[in-house]
Amino acid sequence: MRSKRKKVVFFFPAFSSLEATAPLGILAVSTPLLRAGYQVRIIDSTITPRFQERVLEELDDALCLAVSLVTGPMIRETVQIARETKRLYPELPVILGGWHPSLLPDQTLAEECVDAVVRGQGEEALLQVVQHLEAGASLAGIDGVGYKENGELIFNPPRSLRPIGELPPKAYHLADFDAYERVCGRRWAMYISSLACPYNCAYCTNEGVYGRQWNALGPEQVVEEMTDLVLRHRLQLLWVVDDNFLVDRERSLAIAEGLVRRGVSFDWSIQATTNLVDRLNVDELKILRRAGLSQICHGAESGSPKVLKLMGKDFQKLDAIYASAEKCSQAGIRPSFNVIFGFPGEGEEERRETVRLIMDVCRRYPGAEFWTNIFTPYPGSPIMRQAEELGVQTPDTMEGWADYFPRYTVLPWLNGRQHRRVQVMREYLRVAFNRVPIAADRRHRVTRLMHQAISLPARWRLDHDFYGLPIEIWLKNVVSSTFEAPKPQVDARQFPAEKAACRPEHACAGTSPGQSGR
Ligand code: B12
Ligand code: SF4
Repeated sequence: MRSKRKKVVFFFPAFSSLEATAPLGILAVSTPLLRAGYQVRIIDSTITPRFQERVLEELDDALCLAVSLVTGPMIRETVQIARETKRLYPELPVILGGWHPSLLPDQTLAEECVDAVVRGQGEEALLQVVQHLEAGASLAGIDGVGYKENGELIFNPPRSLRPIGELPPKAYHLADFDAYERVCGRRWAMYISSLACPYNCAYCTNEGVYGRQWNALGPEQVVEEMTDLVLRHRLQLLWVVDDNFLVDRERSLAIAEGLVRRGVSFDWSIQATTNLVDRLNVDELKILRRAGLSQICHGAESGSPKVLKLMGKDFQKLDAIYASAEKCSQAGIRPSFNVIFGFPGEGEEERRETVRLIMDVCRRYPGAEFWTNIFTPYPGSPIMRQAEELGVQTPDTMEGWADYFPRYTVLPWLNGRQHRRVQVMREYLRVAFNRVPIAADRRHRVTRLMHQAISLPARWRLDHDFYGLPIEIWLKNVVSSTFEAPKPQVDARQFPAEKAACRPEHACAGTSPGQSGR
C-alpha cells in the first residue's frame, strides 16, 4: 500500500572522536531525496543529547530510518537505535549504508534489526529504496541493495560506480555547523574533490569499493565549491578527504592558482601519497601554501623497507618520506604522517626502524607529526585472508565488530606483554613531539605543561627503546584526569524537516548557480 509519509530520518552514530563535523556520506545521499520532494532529518549522536529519544520521536511519522556507519565503535549505537526502532515501530524499515554494510553486506543484513543494506555509492540507490518503500513495493531490482523477503536475504546485483562529476552536490545546508563547532572548538567541514586511489595497499579497503578508478572534479568547480562552502558557513578549515588528492598534478596546481586568485582566506588540508608530494617542487608547494593548504597527511606506515614492500607500498620509498617532509617544511605546510604498527612480518627490528624514522623526521623537520595505529585488518582489504590464516578471529555477528578498532587491536602475533609494550611506546610517541589535531586544544594549562615536561624523557626512552616503569605516562594520566577540561555543552538546532527541493540560496552544496554542471 502507498504510504503518505515523506520523511527520511538519518542517524549518524558517534565515531569516538571530538573532531566533529557534518557526515559527508549522509549529506551526499540527502540531495536526491530533497530534489524528489522528500523531507530529511539528520540526527548525529555526537551533537545531540538524548539522541535515542530524538530519533524515536522523529520516527513517529517517518518512512524509514537510515544509518551511515564504518566498521568499529559506530556499530554500538547503530544496533542500539535499530533495536529500539524495531521494538517501537516493528514495521518501519531500517536501512544501513556506508563502508561497513558495503564491505560486509551479508552479515549486516543478517542482523535481526536491519531490513536493508546499500552497498557502495548511495545517492541513487537510497532514492530508489525510498521511492519503493513509499509505493509499498518490494526492493527487488534496485542495484546495490540487499533486503529481506519472507525471512530470506536477497541481494540485487552490484551498482556500477558513477564518476564524481555525475554525482549531485552535497546538502551542506542541512548541517548544524554551530553545534559541531561547540563540540570540536573549530568550525570546519569535509569536502571531496576526487574518488578512489590508483594504488592498492594491502591493508586498505578502497579497491574493494572504488576499484582504483580515480576520477575527479575539474579545478574550476573545486575552487568555486570550496570558496562558496567556506564563505556560506563561515568555516575556518576544509579537510579535503580525497584518498589521494595529488594524482593529477596539473589539476592540483590549477586548484591552488584558482584559490589564490579568489583571495578567500581559509586553511585546508589534504591526503596524498609521499611519491606524489615529492613529484612537486618547493615552488609549486609554495603556491599550494599561498592558496591556504596548511597540512598534507601521508600514509608513511613504516620505516622498514621490508614492511613497506609487504604492505604493497612499492610506490613509496623511504627517501620519498624524507623528501616530502623536507619540501613541505620549506613551503610552510605541516607534514603529517600515519604509521601502522604490527603489520604481519613486522618484528622488533622493523618496529625499531619505524621509531627511528619518526624520531629522525621529527628532529630534522620541527612541525612534522606522526599518528600511530595498530594494524587492524578490514574485510575487503587485500591482506584480510592472510590475516585470518595467521589467526585473526573476525566477529561472526555485526555487533561483534563494535570493538574492532585500531586504537586497541590485539593481534595473535602482537599480544600480551608485547602488545602492552607497543601501547606504552605509542603513548611516548604521542608526547615526544607536538601534534596538532583538528579539534581545539582544550587541555588545562597544567596538563599542557605536564606534556611538555615529559617530552624530553619520552624522547630519551624512544631513542633507547626503554619502556619499563612508565612513570611519566602514569603522571600524565593523573594530571589529565585531575585537570580535565569541562565537556562542551552541545545540542543540535531543531531544524524543521527539510522539504525544499534544493532551494537556490543553498544551491545544494555551495556551488554557485550555473556552476554546478551536474
Ligand atoms: C573522513 C574520514 C574519517 C574521519 C570522519 C570525520 C567525520 N567527522 O565524519 C575520521 C578521522 C574520524 C575517521 C576515522 C576513522 N576512519 Co575513516 N575515513 C574517512 C574518509 C577519508 C572519508 C569519508 C567520507 O566522508 N567520504 C566521502 C563520502 C561522500 O563518502 P562515504 O562516506 O563513503 O559515503 C558514500 C557511501 O558510503 C554511501 N553511504 C554513506 N553513508 C550512507 C548511509 C546510507 C543510509 C546509505 C544508503 C548510503 C550511505 O553513500 C555515500 C555517497 O556515495 C574515508 C575514506 C573514503 N574514501 O571515504 C575513511 C574510511 C571511511 N575510514 C576508515 C577507517 C578504518 C577509519 C578508522 C578506523 C581509522 C582509525 N585509525 O581510527 C576511524 C574509525 C572511526 C569510527 N567511526 O569509529 C575506513 C573504513 C573501513 C571500514 N571497513 O569501515 C575508510 C574507508 C578508509 C579506508 N580506505 O580504509 N575517518
Ligand atoms: S595510498 Fe592510501 S588510499 Fe591509496 S590504496 Fe594506499 S592506503 Fe588506500
